[in-house]
Amino acid sequence: MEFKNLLIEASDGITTLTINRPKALNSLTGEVVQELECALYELDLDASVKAVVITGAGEKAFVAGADIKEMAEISAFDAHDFASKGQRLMLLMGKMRKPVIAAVNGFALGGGLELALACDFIYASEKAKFGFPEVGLGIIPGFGGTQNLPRLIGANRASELIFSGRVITAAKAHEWGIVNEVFAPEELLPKALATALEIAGKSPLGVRYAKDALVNGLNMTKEDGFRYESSLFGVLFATGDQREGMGAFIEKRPAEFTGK
Ligand code: DAK
Repeated sequence: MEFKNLLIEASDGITTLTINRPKALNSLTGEVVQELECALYELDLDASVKAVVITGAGEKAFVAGADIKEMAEISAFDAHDFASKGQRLMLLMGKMRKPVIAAVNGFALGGGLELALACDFIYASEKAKFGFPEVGLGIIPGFGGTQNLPRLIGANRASELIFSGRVITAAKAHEWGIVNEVFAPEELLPKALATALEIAGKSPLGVRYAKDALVNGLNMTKEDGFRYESSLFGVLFATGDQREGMGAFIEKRPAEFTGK
């Protein structure tokens, strides 16, 4: 599929998806959301792709939220359509069998922060800024922000950020646990790619099932989560990756995983 708003680069099993509308600070139109969903769906099915990095084009923004100019004009029907596309995208990112890393290079506001939160973890540039401006627009976060942020950093800090509409620095987002690490702007993408490459060297089935256990376990009681983890753990003993990983350790050689 041809994408009008995405740049896609692949190397060494890692695909970088760059949202490419820098003049509008990479804000999300319905078309961008749809393209992201199609691209991620294809990448999930492609066994040669081991991890995905999402970033924004230009110096200023990762994604400055939903496109307010488009959103201001839409009908209730189109708003419903936009919501279902967005929510499908966020759910897909959780269901994907490979990790998705957000490399936040600038503003991650509203829907842009929600997109980053739907990734498995976030790296940020020192210039990145995070916030939920929705209440200042007469709306609330609608792509899972009110659900994902409190699960990540607790209800008290999430409430402060969402109710105030305040924009915080990368350093504060790091202190609060939204961001794993903060880098100089020129180091952000290389560091995200290096981590993606490290993950790509591990068993694809191990990584896939670990993500499955983590993402799904968050919505379970601890006991159900433990039960879910043990069934995935058991299934891995029916795979070549488990035999290869343990065999390679015993034979003192690097493992060559096939993801089967
Ligand atoms: N939408 C459309 N255009 C945007 C934009 C946005 N979100 N953000 C920036 N732009 C455009 C600006 O209009 C400007 O365009 P021109 O005037 O040059 O044509 C260009 O990008 C550069 O922006 P600025 O000139 O404003 O740049 P500054 O450095 O002065 O300011 C800023 C940067 C990020 C502080 C500022 O642009 C800003 O406040 N942007 C808006 C941030 C924001 O409020 N984002 C939207 C949050 S609401 C839904 C689910 C989710 C959502 C909606 C629905 N459903 C379930 C239905 C999500 C909602 C949101 O994300």
